[in-house]
Amino acid sequence: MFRRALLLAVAVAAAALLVPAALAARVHVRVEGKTRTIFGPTAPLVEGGANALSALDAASVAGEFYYHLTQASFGAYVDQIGLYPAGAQAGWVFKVNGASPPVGADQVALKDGDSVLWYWAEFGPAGGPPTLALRRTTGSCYRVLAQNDAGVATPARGAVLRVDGRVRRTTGGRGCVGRHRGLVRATMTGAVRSNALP
Ligand code: B12
Repeated sequence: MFRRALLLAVAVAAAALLVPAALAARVHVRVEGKTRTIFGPTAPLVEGGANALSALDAASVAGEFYYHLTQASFGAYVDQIGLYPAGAQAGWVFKVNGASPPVGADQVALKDGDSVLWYWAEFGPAGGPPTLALRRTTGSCYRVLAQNDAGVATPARGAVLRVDGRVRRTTGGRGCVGRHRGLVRATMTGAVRSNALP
């Protein structure tokens, strides 16, 4: 009996040691504000993203930006990031790997390599804005995808590519920018700006 209890105690202690390591996921984080990027245009890896809320917290420490958490009737709610507080039908929402989870950020467990995007969004009858994802195809050519809340990606028709102060139109969400030095990004009216790529 004593031996069994001892084995159990050892197993519990070992599990306690393992849990923090398992929870400390390294995840990509980007925070897109109302008018500009607040954190991580290239979505850098951040340590400590056990869930989508702690990923925001870890990014806020790495990027020294403000956010505010409040306790709403049914859970933790981020009611401000940076300068702008939520209000009416606008505020801060998040996606994990391109899709918008239907629960609070502290309820969404993350694993190594996941991508978390927090962004400012205004909701209308048609829902929230699509988010843009930029992919490099060949050379200095890129593809821009628009992702809806379900994470479904379609070509971002009407998106433009921006680099070094230049703007290039895309056709069917595809375009080339030629030689460039800075990071390339995509924007589109009514959509959340994309990640940045070399
Ligand atoms: C408006 C709204 C929003 C607005 C809030 C703007 C604002 N003024 O703050 C915006 C668009 C920002 C929003 C965001 C989100 N929302 Co919302 N939202 C609503 C909606 C349509 C109405 C809420 C409301 O105004 N109630 C009336 C007021 C008087 O009551 P209240 O308790 O004070 O309302 C506040 C809280 O509800 C809070 N809030 C809004 N969304 C969420 C989500 C969570 C998880 C929490 C804890 C609090 C919270 O903001 C309200 C206004 O201050 C409800 C659906 C519904 N019909 O209830 C969904 C709803 C509450 N949201 C939901 C979700 C999932 C989210 C997001 C997590 C989505 C995401 N993936 O990012 C985010 C929250 C992330 C974060 N910031 O922490 C779910 C919650 C489900 C659940 N059981 O957890 C709901 C029920 C919609 C649904 N059916 O899926 N939301």
